[in-house]
Amino acid sequence: MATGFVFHELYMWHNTWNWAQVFAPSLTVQPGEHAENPETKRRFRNLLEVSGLLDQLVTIKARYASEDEIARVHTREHIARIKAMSAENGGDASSLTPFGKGSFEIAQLAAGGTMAACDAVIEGRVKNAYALVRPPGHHATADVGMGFCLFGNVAVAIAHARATHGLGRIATVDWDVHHGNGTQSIFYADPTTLTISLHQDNLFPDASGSLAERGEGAGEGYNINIPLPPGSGDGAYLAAFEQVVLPALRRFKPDLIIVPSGFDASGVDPLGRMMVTSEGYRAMTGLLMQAASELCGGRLVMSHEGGYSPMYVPYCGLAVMEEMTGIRTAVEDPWKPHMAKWGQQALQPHQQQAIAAAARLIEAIA
Ligand code: 3YP
Ligand code: ZN
Repeated sequence: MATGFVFHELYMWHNTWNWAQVFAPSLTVQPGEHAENPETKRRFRNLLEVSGLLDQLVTIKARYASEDEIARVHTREHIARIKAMSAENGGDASSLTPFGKGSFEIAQLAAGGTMAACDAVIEGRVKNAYALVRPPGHHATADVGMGFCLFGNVAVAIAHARATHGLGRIATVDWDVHHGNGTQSIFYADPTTLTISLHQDNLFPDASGSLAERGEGAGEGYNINIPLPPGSGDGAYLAAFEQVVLPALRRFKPDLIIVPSGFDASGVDPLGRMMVTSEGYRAMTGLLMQAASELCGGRLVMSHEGGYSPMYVPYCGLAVMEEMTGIRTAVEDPWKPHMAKWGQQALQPHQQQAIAAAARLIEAIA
């Protein structure tokens, strides 16, 4: 069976305005493009095309999530606020999350594209799927957008999978370099959704993503944060997978695994200070596919989040898609020899310490 792929030209038309005005609102920084702009995502899709891999994928048509579908995880007030601003000249979903006219509809399409990817996997039309969407989603909480996110694409898709396909347990493994606070908060009291986030410790949002955030009420134990020190590379991430993510998934036994997939933990990302390479992303994908085939018939869906290096995101994305399809293209990651010279990829003691602390959390999963 093939791998599904969701993309829509309108994702590229989500306007995030001028980064200088948003991030440093003074006349000290030259105006320039917002970090979350179409370029990295368009280049990812373009590399899929020129590598030939795109021809091997099954195109899944994106659709618009309805307001009712979004309201499964967001407040009506939040939806109405974004919709009203979008109908005028745009606005800011809270802070640092500017958007232009029409972004409400594009955000509906991003959530709906992630839903469509889940439908295709759950219905068995494809073995797994990647939704290359904008705007991203993992920071949006029930009542506010933030960190470039308007609606929680993955959260909306999880609620949809449960409501329409009757799936029970769903796990998310968020490898974006920033904490997946939105997904965490939406399912914080829900023991049927295991939310796991690997992220750079203390990066974004402020004071978010510690080990102490474990879920609440019936959901206690079903949120696992794995904050990693800056400088963590393939060795640390794979150790975190072996020691925390995979054992947690095996205990939880999900019916579906969804990855909020950001490539901003890469060694050259402007918004993170991690060291992951395309081979690291390939290996993490392989481990999740293994877990998915062991636990849930291989059902694995990814929905795009961050990743801001126009030169590197495409190669990380291609590696993930090669692993998901089982097809190797002739494309070599041109950064590989350069990044190899930097070293520092092996697991280091302070990283292992952080991973061991997170590993203690998995016992709470029943
Ligand atoms: C939001 C404001 C500063 C950092 C930025 C993070 C966006 C992101 O990639 N989240 O996953
Ligand atoms: Zn991010």
